[in-house]
Amino acid sequence: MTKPIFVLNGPNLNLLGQRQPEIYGRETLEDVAQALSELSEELGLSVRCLQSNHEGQLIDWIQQARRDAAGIIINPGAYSHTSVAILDALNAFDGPVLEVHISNIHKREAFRHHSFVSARAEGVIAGFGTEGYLLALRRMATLVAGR
Ligand code: CA2
Repeated sequence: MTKPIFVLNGPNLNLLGQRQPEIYGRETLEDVAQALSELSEELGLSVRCLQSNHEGQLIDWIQQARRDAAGIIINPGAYSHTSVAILDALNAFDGPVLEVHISNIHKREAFRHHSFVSARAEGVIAGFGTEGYLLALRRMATLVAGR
């Protein structure tokens, strides 16, 4: 059995589907996790979906992924724009990393245009709504198969 893909979500993404549907849509994070789980079976993968509002917890999971995950899909939320510590943790992970943003961060405020994590990610998806997670998982299947 191959190792799971860790799908990590950062601060406030637990509120998905509850507020600001015009930006983030109506699906909850649980809906996303369910859809990812179904797609992962189709792709012959498995996923472990995790969310935290705490930077250190996200870093602990990224470090755990060094041993336990085949790849990481991450939406670091606002930490994308601030966290060198998350970038450092991802740099210590050897597998593929894909970054997802539900909204198009380049169409929003200037402070969202730069992500520290993008320097490490094999690819970045932004502005595809929650469908972006599923697209990232399809791409992850290709990347993992190529290793
Ligand atoms: O577009 C994305 O996925 C973001 O990573 C979401 C972050 C934001 O800080 C990034 O710039 C772009 C914010 C997540 C907040 O999520 C909420 C969802 C529903 C209601 C309130 C917040």
